Amino acid sequence: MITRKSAPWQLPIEAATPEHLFFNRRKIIKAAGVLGVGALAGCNPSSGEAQTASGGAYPAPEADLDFSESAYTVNDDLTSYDAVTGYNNFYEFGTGKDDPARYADEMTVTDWKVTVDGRANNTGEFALTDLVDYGALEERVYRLRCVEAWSMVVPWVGVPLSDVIAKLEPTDEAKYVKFETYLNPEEMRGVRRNVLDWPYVEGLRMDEAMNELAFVAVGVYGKALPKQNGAPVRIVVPWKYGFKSAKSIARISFISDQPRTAWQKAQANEYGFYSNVNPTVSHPRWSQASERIIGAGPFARRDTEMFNGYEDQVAHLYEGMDLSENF
Ligand SMILES: Nc1nc2c(c(=O)[nH]1)N[C@H]1C(S)=C(S)[C@@H](COP(=O)(O)O)O[C@H]1N2
Ligand SMILES: [Mo]
Repeated sequence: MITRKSAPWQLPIEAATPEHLFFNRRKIIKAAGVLGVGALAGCNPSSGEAQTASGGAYPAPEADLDFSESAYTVNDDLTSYDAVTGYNNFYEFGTGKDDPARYADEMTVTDWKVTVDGRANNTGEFALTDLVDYGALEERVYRLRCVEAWSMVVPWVGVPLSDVIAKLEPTDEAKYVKFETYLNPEEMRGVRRNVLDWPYVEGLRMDEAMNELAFVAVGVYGKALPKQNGAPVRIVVPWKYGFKSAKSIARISFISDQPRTAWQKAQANEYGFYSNVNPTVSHPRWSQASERIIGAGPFARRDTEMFNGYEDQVAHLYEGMDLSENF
């Protein structure tokens, strides 16, 4: 069932969510669960649904998990399932927001292996079920705030990143963890262009990775992660810009030196290693003070919050650092 550590800042969902929203939310999760069952049984409700279901190809959340008491939530409407799975950034499939939903189905996700290397006691090739405890999945509603100044509110399903890292036993020499996305030009039409230096690389400082908010998602809306959202396994780092949350992870490396990320290699003056959500530090080409709310109409905006609203949980990680230099 749901495993939860309690911290003073956590509110029960009933306290954090207006009642009408709470009940709508429960309905949404239930509906998602029912769809999940159909998907696993091999039924194919619509063509749009086809690639959102694992069809048994990779481990998926069980449909009857009750996530109503998740302690991790935000006090805002969920972004619709259609928007979460239809408006994406996954440049391996193209730079258009609808390219991932259109083309990610070409990615093979059966028999997924994650290579773990570097400064850790447990290295080698891991099956997903050896990395992620599918019996301990939990739901967390996190806002994903893209560097392009839009955001969405997503009910992710997964486990804390710290739980996965604990299994791998990094040594004291591991100061950073690097994540690499699966790469196959035959299946990923976007990588035939040099938009980024493939494979997609992201990384975190070890203490950031071990923070309780850092998450490994295997599902969304109570069912298996659609390919366009990074099936079968992705990272979610809610206090950082969306691009830090690397998708379809194929390699995890524990290293001593700060890795250069794909976005740093592309444009180091625009995308730093830290990429903490910060309304006071503009992107060189646009303000980060506010954001467009995806799925809420063309004019719906909100003010961007420091660390995406998680200041209490993560500000201590950056004490003494100049965040306009370490952007
Ligand atoms: N491998 C890979 N991971 C990626 C990206 C990408 O292009 N390739 N885009 C990032 C960006 S910019 C964002 S905003 C989020 C979007 O996640 P979503 O499509 O599930 O909302 O994924 C991130 N992870
Ligand atoms: Mo993004």
